[in-house]
Amino acid sequence: MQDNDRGNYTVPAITLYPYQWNWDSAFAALGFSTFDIKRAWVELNTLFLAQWANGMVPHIIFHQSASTYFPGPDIWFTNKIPQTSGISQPPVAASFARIIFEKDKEYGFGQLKKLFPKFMASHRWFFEHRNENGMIVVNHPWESGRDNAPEWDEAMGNIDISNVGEYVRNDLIYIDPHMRPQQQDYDRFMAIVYFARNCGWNEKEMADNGPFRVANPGVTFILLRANRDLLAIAKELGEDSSEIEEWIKSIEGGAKQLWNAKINAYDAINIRTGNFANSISAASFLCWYGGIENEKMLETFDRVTNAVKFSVPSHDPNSAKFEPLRYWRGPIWGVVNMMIGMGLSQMGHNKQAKKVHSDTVTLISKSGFTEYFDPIEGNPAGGKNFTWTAAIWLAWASPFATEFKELSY
Ligand code: 9WN
Repeated sequence: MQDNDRGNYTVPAITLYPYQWNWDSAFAALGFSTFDIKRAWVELNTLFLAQWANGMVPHIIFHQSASTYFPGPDIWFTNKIPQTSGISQPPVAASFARIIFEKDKEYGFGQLKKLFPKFMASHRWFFEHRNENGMIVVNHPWESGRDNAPEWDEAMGNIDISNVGEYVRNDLIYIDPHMRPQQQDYDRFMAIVYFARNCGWNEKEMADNGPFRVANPGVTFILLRANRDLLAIAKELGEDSSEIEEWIKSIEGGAKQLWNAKINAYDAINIRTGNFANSISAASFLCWYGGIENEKMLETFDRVTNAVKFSVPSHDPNSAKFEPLRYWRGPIWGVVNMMIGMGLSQMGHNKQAKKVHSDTVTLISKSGFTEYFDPIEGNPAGGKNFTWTAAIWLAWASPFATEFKELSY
């Protein structure tokens, strides 16, 4: 983490990801809070300095120029200072700010007071622009943080790529292509960026006519959790919480609609067609993190985790689409494990919580702070020396992470 620290923000990994990423930074803040509480708040403050006037917290902030990542600021062309991308990422910040605050309330009070209206504006933006009847949607797979998950396949298949043209992917220079999204995915990632750029990042146009709009368990449960934490923060600060309470009710209703009885799991829905993705991903298991109990999900969890040596695979190992090394189509991500593990233990599912925790410890001990892990062999995959893998080690996985508090809702 210290190698990746740029003073007031942290890059996810040198060379591969040379800018500030939204949810990576929130995990970094949590990691910093185990040894430098002030630095933790600096990380969150830098992230929210880039918040747009409409409340959106961008998914990448291009603080300095770097040639090793594509697509850079000239492609996004959002006209902001600092330069940013034009989409968001899963809103974990309020949840982690609450944990950091609990560690040092005296120092944290003023920090939280400053950030509270920014968290409110960000969550309000999700309600205004990423909400379909309480289900939270993404307008781009990158907004989910799980770029090439099979959940997006149907919606991605319907995207016109005739205007995409030539471009060079830098990720393939640094990482084995078998571990990265395929070219067909990248062409579609770019087609969505160009559509949004061409309409001047107009939210209404993107919601009504954008090429991609998919409701999904990942962002829905993460925002639900973040609202519960924001509610606790509002009470702590003596702020009005009525709007947050409405948001919670609304997403609880939305989450129910994501239940797909056919696969016994929470699932994504393509808003353009109304179809379920019929995909069980690690994000389906974030229901407990979101404060939602579901016994059937526990059965699915046991089945999925029994199918591989290490947990939690990002996609169902019994599915034909499972690929143990290809990014979000199979590998294990430490950050997702932390959220699943927190949710399981908060809901009292101790056996499952312990498994997620001990597998994460084994994986990191064996394979280091790698970007993600192969669920079959436990081997390292993707980039090396990753900030967020180190951060969850410090805050949750390591035997020294005893200060990690399990907060109630
Ligand atoms: C696009 C930085 C980010 C993570 C995402 C992960 C990956 C970027 C990419 O890296 O996405 O945002 O270029 O592959 O999918 O979750 O925030 O670590």
